[in-house]
Amino acid sequence: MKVTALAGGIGGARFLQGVRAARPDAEITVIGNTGDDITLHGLRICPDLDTVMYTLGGGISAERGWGREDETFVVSAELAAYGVGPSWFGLGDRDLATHLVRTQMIEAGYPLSDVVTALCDRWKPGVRLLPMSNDRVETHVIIADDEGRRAVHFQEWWLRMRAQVPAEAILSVGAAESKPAPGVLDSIADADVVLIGPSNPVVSIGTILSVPGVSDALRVTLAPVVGVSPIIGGSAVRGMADACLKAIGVETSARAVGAHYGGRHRTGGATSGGTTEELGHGLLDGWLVDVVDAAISADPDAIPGATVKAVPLLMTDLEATVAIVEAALELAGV
Ligand code: FO1
Repeated sequence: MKVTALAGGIGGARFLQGVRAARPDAEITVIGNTGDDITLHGLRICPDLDTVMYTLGGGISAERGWGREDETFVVSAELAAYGVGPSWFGLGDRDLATHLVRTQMIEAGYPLSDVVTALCDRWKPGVRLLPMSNDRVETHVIIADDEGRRAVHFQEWWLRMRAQVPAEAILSVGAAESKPAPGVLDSIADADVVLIGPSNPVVSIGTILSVPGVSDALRVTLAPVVGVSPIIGGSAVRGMADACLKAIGVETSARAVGAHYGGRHRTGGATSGGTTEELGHGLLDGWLVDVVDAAISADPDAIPGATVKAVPLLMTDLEATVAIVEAALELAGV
């Protein structure tokens, strides 16, 4: 079976552990978000790709959900001693080796997808990890505070500001000119099932969708497309997805996010009229919500064109995550 999954960072990686455990013999392709990427100290850092790679490869810090296990921050402290920041982005010593390898490969002319392949040769995540694009796409956030109205990198907004300064807009800088990385569109077209993981719908899944061609590929693939809500009972399970959803005018609810992704097989006039805001992106055959949001599954108009199913969605441990994946595959009819 060929499974293709769209994933961001920590939540997406945890979900992928369940996919791999539920279908150990499947060919799993992960389309990873690169909008979180940042250059610091001259090094290119790919947080979401590294989080998937470390989590599935056994190197992740279980405590943090990002970066390496048994990590030290000596270099980071030395940089701070020189007054060289930023202090808000924790750069671990072991993690630094990944950024050094990546940066020297990029500077040698290798595309990001080759870098991911080389790094995964070590970590052996058990999935084919693809960056959404080899082109530089970065999430920047428009804010207005006492320093005036300006754009800040997503990581600064997320880590230094803790997303507490309202985002006037969230931009995928470079997305319009970007192309899907090799294999991305084929992995959607050739899949037996496509899963949209419970990642941040704006800065992770939304960023992947911002690469021209990806949404269209999802709309036309013969594979069923099933998404898993990252919102339970009106609040984000982790991270600050609510701050991101507010920026795009989408309510923080399983229903609103599902409607934002949109049903694939809308019937009647809906397919002709209406904007994406009203009709969503037209991506979903199925949408998994948590049992606390079960009312959505009883409302046929919640996400026209998609079937909604309510199951427990908290990924409390691998067994719980496997159950979620099994429910998604069942909803997909595979
Ligand atoms: N997340 C944090 O909350 N604090 C950090 O200091 C931090 C550093 C960091 C370093 C490398 C890396 O791969 C990820 C890192 N993350 C950190 C996670 C990162 O900010 C993610 O992009 C977000 O958590 C959103 O997915």
